[in-house]
Amino acid sequence: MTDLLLKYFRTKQQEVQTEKVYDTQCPFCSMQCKMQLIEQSIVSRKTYKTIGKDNPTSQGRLCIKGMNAHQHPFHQDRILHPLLKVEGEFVRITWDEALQHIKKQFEEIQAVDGHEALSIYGSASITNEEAYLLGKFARVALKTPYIDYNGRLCMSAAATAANQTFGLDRGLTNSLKEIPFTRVIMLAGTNIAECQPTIMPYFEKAKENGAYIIAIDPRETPTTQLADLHLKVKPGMDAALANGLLKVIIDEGLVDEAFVKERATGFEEVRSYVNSLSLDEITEMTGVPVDQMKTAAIKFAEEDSGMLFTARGVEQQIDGTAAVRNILNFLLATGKIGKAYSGYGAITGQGNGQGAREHGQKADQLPGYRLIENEEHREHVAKVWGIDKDELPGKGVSAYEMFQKINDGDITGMLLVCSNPVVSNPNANFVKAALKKLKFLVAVDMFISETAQLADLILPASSYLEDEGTMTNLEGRVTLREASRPCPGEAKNDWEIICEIAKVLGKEKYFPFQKAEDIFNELREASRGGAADYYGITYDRIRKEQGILWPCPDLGHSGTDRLFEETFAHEDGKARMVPVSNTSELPKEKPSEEYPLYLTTGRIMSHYLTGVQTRKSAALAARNFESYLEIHPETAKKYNIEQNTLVSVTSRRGTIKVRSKISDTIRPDTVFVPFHWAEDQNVNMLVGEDLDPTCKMPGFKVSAVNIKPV
Ligand SMILES: Nc1nc2c(c(=O)[nH]1)N[C@H]1C(S)=C(S)[C@@H](COP(=O)(O)OP(=O)(O)OC[C@H]3O[C@@H](n4cnc5c(=O)[nH]c(N)nc54)[C@H](O)[C@@H]3O)O[C@H]1N2
Ligand SMILES: Nc1nc2c(c(=O)[nH]1)N[C@H]1C(S)=C(S)[C@@H](COP(=O)(O)OP(=O)(O)OC[C@H]3O[C@@H](n4cnc5c(=O)[nH]c(N)nc54)[C@H](O)[C@@H]3O)O[C@H]1N2
Ligand code: SF4
Ligand SMILES: [Mo]
Repeated sequence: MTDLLLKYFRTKQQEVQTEKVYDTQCPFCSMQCKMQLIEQSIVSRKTYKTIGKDNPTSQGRLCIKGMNAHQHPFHQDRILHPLLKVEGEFVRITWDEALQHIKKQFEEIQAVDGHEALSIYGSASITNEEAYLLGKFARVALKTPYIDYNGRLCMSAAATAANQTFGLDRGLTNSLKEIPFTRVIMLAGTNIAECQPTIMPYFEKAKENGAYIIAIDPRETPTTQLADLHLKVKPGMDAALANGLLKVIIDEGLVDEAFVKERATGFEEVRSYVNSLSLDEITEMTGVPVDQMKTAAIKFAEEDSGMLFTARGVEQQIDGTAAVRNILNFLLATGKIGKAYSGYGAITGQGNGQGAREHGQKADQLPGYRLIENEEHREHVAKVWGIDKDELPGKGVSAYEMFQKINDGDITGMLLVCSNPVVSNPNANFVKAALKKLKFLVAVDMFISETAQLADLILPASSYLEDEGTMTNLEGRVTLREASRPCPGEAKNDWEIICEIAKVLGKEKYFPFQKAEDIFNELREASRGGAADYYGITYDRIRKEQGILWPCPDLGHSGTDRLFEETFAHEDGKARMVPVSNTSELPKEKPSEEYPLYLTTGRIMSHYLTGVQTRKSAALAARNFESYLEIHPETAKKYNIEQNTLVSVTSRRGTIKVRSKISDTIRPDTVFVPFHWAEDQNVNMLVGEDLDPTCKMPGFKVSAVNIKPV
């Protein structure tokens, strides 16, 4: 062989051997599994794979979405430079032009329509640093009250109910490591097996250790299959079902009387209301037989320890707050909170569903769970931000209500960061029409989502591989997502984009940040002394201690694994119980002659939210490439629907077309459609605009529909 050839082969061999490893965290759910991207260069072609990395929460596991997470950031559709819409087409422009354009449009809108005409729509898939910065940007740079985020559609009912009941909202009151040792578990409207798959071993261990598991869901799912008892509740009837459970333990003398007396207020009112109810009536309303209610309630109350979990099945209702409160009434009546192996968990949804609801992205909130209408709270945050507290605007409106304000002409400009509201909001046709009325919409995204398609300007965002920052997982554990890959093309981190817009608007002195850690250090101060106190948490500590559960008020504090051991967070230290009516706040839309079936919506294992990311992943898209209608065989027969055929599903608001999936796992009066698809499979065209009056959660889980074969 000639020297030249030898050299060639040696170089090739070296190339083959090149392997780079990048630490990061999964971009999807609240488990925030630690992972590594392995980049192998084979000759000049790069290949990627993702593997799990050990950590206290997911213990090295990954689910199918995590293993394929790298497929979307490397997808050819990734936006790599700013795009301006010119005569209906997106054209490439420079960052400088994009920023000047934003300055011109924002200033013009504020001059003509007022400060409050600009709005921000944020996300719980961004880091704590970015969520914090977006809240500050709205109030300090734009001086607008109108900021809210996609978490409103997600965690708001659970958050409000926990605040009202306990005085504090942290998703899980206990860390996951307690689950294997609890004696009884109730899973209400949560499909952990498909939605937080790497949590499952905690529950499987509990079962191995003899725990009894009760699931409440209108459908059989991989989660209900784990359960010893499945209460197949009618959609939207969880509040009434909880009254049934309360009634059983009151009748059976199983209430923890000492606990409700010492640690709670309001139990006597609950008792006297529940005494007026009949179990047969509750069976009629909920579809759950009396004997099943009895088994579930007695089992839960009798055991020494128990844990109760809710998720969107119970919460995404127009009486979601009340439903969760009543479930918490039941938990409190059994005394199973604030001690070992006993507690509550609202299973958080998005990657940073916990942290992003703590630091000021919500219309009524400032960092650290401070309230924008509380003078002391305003003063604390204004001081950290270097402004006068009177300069801080007041409270804005919820996510969906912003679209109503756009429709009414009160809001004329929007900065949208990391969300796809055309597919994720209820009454999707209205939302789309409203967005088209905006004078100026800027979307910050990795892709041209269905909503970005409507934007005047799209700014290219970074992915989880490129954007370092903290993410607070479902345990309330503040974790540090390392992310060391350079941004592709001209993409930038969301926090950099916010700082650059602030700069062209002349507000750079409030946004001097050079790296995510600088923002975190300001967030620590802003949250200091608040309910979600991060002051004692630093990047160094997170690295050394593998995450810290808040509250963590000082550098010597080790974080809080279990909440409410001595007292609840209300001023008097007690939890609040209130009677929740069986009848007054029922879902407004009930099946009728014209729309005879309940429609409920939710998720499947292989896709994530509006699907913008997972539909780009070949491996995940191959598992489910289109939406479907889960329908009971009896119902299918009644409507002449055959397996695997197209069905039109119509509500008072619109029609979609999806393929039938006949299965006796669902209630005969209910159909289910996942919400991961867009266009004529966008199920939110069917969902109504009524909101929970307290937390403004839409009723994603109950609509009335009719169906027919296409
Ligand atoms: N694979 C996957 N995982 C995800 C996500 C995803 O899109 N895909 N999204 C993440 C996010 S943001 C979230 S919020 C979580 C959501 O996690 P979950 O809340 O667990 O998911 P859903 O499928 O919305 O709803 C859960 C269950 O509620 C049931 N349900 C429907 N109506 C009712 C009702 O009236 N009462 C009761 N008791 N149950 C009902 C549904 O049948 C469903 O099985 O998942 C996170 N993880
Ligand atoms: N019918 C029905 N509707 C629902 C629900 C339901 O159960 N049923 N669930 C609701 C719930 S719980 C949720 S959480 C919402 C979610 O609703 P959305 O927030 O609208 O959903 P996503 O698909 O996560 O949209 C995220 C967008 O941001 C982009 N993106 C991803 N990462 C980044 C990033 O780091 N930076 C930026 N700038 N962009 C990024 C993605 O490409 C995508 O376009 O949907 C709600 N809608
Ligand atoms: S989707 Fe959730 S459970 Fe699956 S790997 Fe990602 S963070 Fe973990
Ligand atoms: Mo969510």
